[in-house]
Amino acid sequence: MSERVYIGLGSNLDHPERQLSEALQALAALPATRLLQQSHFYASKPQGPQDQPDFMNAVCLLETDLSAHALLQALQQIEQSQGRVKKRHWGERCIDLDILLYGDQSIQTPELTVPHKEMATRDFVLLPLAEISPGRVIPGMGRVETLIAQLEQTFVVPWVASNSNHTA
Ligand code: ROI
Repeated sequence: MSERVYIGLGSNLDHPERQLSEALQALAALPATRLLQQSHFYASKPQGPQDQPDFMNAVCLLETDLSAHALLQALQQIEQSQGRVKKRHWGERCIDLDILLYGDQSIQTPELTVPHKEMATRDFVLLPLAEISPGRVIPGMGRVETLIAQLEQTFVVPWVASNSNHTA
């Protein structure tokens, strides 16, 4: 049975906008999977260590026949093929792909927790998610707009593509 799955994308190294575009293409090319929607790209201040570049973030919606664990493996392969090397905990990365929601399912295994544990407090996830899925209720956490209203501050702005001509 196919499921609708929200994926969070983030990058703050090696041309972040190119990293996100490549990852979206790779997601769209996964077997038994369709890319249904993607948010704009957003520039965001790093959560975690501040001595790293700003991030670019987005959220997309897939429809897939892949199981959650098969999808997780596929995301890890995309991260590897884009050269992700883990430098430090909560540090900079070329590309980070997280399963945020997998249908309405709650999944708790050693490899995977869905809904993503930290999404309720992450402005860089909630704002793009609200763009493509207004009114979405995150199981166990609440409505996306309510979660946004509960953030003390947000450090996320839509990224304007015309700024990027010289970095493309
Ligand atoms: N901060 C922002 N703004 N965006 C991210 O994608 C991101 N990813 C992370 C940590 C390091 C927690 N901070 C982030 O993994």
